[in-house]
Amino acid sequence: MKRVNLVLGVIAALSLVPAAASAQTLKAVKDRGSLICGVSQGLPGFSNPDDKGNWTGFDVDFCRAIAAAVLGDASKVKYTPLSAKDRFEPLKSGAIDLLSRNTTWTISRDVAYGNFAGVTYYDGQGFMVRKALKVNSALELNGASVCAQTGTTTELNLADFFRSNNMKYEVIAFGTADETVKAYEAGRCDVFTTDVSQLYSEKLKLTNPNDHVILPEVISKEPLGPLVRHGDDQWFDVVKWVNFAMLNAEELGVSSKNVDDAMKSNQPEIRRLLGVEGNYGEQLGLTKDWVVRILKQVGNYGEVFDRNVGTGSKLGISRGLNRLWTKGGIQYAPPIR
Ligand SMILES: N[C@@H](CCC(=O)N[C@@H](CS)C(=O)NCC(=O)O)C(=O)O
Repeated sequence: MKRVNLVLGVIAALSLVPAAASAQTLKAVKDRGSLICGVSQGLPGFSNPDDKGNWTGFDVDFCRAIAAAVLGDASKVKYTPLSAKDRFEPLKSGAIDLLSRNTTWTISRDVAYGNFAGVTYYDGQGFMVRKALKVNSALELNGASVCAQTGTTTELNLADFFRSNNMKYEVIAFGTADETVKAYEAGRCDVFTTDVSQLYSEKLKLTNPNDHVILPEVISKEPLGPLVRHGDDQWFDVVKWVNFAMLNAEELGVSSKNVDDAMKSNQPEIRRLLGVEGNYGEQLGLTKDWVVRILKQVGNYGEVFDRNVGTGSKLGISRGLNRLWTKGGIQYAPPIR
């Protein structure tokens, strides 16, 4: 009898272990008073520290939006810079709460590393070459040497593209973005390849950006989005709905500039978004005004896009696929109701 009880007790204890270890991220973040966000090691426009260690960028703003929603303060974020190769393990081990680092949603990553909470940026892989090379299309790259970063979908797509077009290439791979771009600049390879948004970003690091051109071909789908641990549905919901709320705010015309006025709106969708009606924030484990805080401190999706990577920024990328569905793009968020 005793033995049976002991066995049952051990089974019960073991079955509690994974739940306790992997759930409760929301509570852990609130108790700690800060969000630990995994970002890149330095990708201007996406996540980049200045000389004083202040981080800015599109992916950084997503971390800030989560902190505004959960903690009421967008500045309560600790950034953990991670290389492409080493980005997933800290999420699994619990060292970070969230990975917000230009990471492509693929089936193998979804199965092995966590849940993608949405697509914050629809991207695709491209190529950059020196203008002096006089190449106008990626199909003219037979025999080229190509610089890329290890641990990325980039390496895999590169192999697919050259194989499917019966072209030869040599890949020279590096562990960091800086090493990759330096090698390209030093002439160690003819071509630099990564997601197009990152080509725009890395181009800014070159001594003479105008000597280089991004070729027209986009060879893959790179849906980039934030990743959370498996087994914590509450946290998954929070992260998912922060993204959706920022998109819905743009769609409804609510921004950092007019949020106070918008709270007086009689439009039901705006009232629900801003917590004037309903208790959607509470249902997520937050407070009623969760979206108001995101908008005041960070802005809606369009404001974040424009400021960091859009035509008003140094990168100057057009919205393209990332336009709202109401404006000819594919950004579409489920409704708050
Ligand atoms: N989206 C692709 C590529 C992501 C990636 O890491 N790209 C490099 C190329 S620029 C990068 O961001 N490096 C910045 C860093 O290592 O900090 C993926 O998820 O594998």
